[in-house]
Amino acid sequence: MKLDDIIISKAIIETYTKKLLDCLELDVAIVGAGPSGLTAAYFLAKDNKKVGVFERHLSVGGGMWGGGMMFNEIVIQEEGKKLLDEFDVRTHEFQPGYYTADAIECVSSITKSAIQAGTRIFNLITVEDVMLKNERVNGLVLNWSAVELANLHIDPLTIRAKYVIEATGHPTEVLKILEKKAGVKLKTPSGAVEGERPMWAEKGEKLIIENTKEVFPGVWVTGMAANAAFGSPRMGPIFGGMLLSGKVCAQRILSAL
Ligand code: 48F
Repeated sequence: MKLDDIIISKAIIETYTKKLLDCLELDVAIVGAGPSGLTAAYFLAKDNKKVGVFERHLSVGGGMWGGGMMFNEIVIQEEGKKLLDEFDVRTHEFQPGYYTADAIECVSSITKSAIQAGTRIFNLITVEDVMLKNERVNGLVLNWSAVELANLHIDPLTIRAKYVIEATGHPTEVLKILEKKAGVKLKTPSGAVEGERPMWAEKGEKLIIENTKEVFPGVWVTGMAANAAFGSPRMGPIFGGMLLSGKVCAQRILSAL
């Protein structure tokens, strides 16, 4: 068969456009394709919810690829291991209660599970603003990351969602946008992002579950962003909390939906 270059282009443009058009109205829009955002996406999509993930970078996986200090292995505790089993990631018991997993196998398997459950992931797209009406967030404002990188003056496009998940990790970008542009009060003790505290794996991993909640009408927070929002410690390269927070976030949103 002879290959036609134009058909190849047409196939990409038409298929991508259809995918994006289908995500203009979502049940849940997730900002950030790190481990927590991807896990939340998987459990929401598995329950037949319409989910889109928007990721600034070319690659998904956020801070998971590099394990700890570029040693690309992660550590996971008993509760988190069950989730890696569900994602078909192999784990190795290092000492009782401590498992290791290949960081690259983790990212690729979680991503594959999320996509095959029905999640649409859009990489190279930055969330630069939120849609806020009547004191509730009901959508996201998107632009190509290349526009941000090149500092071009180009207007964004908008999508609507019943709920937004803030899964941007340490910088809590969505919450910072709300604080800066809307001047609203978050449901945190001070009404603002409290900021993450220094490393303490044990405490950070415990608190992340209770910090996974609706932090502003329409906005749920998961993963490292949850601990940063509520002033809890970071936990470094142990990833059970990230995955469990993503799962709990999905379950709590499913109840709310
Ligand atoms: O940082 P990230 O991996 O967040 P996470 O799911 O996991 C945290 C761990 O990786 C690690 C840790 C474990 O102890 O603390 O850091 O909470 O993934 C966040 C993703 O969000 C993307 C960013 O590129 C990354 O892939 N992101 C951040 N801001 C935006 C964004 C934005 N404005 N628009 C789109 N994507």
